[in-house]
Amino acid sequence: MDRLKKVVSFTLTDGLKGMNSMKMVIAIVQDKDSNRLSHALVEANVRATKLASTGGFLKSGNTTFMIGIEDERVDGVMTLIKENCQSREQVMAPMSSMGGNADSYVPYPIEVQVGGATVFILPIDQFIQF
Ligand code: 2BA
Ligand code: 2BA
Repeated sequence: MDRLKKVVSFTLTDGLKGMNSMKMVIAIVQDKDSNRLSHALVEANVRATKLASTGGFLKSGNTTFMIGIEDERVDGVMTLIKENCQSREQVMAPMSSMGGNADSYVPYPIEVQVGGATVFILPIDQFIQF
């Protein structure tokens, strides 16, 4: 029991040590780039979680990376994202109004520039691993 307490308190303290000195980087990238970015992050010893996501506009799949990282390593993570994610033109196919909402009816294909990555950087209150 004592040992368990010790392990738990060590983990908590260890996690709380990172308080105020970490950021959560949320990066939405194209599926085509997600494996390359994943490998680059692992190689750089950067921990991350990948979520399958859907773009609200194109309604097609993209990948959201959640990266909890120390402040001083944020720039390095930005460089990895920049180097591994590229901007591309994507054609949005014409949509039929049949079975769909008339508001979203687009009668002709349109080209959309999808960015290499959309990145949000948020402060982390606490980082705890149990
Ligand atoms: P989607 O929403 O599928 O958008 C794909 C691309 O379509 C966008 O590329 C943009 O060029 C264009 N687009 C989006 N909404 C538009 C609109 N209302 N009118 C005209 N064109 C529009 P990115 O800006 O590079 O965004 C790529 C993906 O990143 C987005 O996929 C979305 O999943 C995410 N994203 C971008 N900005 C965001 C934000 N402020 N908050 C949350 N997610 C965002
Ligand atoms: P944990 O550190 O307990 O992490 C479990 C999962 O939590 C991770 O899964 C990841 O999805 C998420 N995670 C952890 N720290 C994160 C952070 N700072 N930001 C965002 N998400 C985070 P996996 O990536 O599949 O890792 C599973 C286990 O493999 C990890 O357990 C760790 O023990 C080990 N591991 C991960 N990356 C490593 C690396 N670069 N070198 C050595 N061991 C690693």
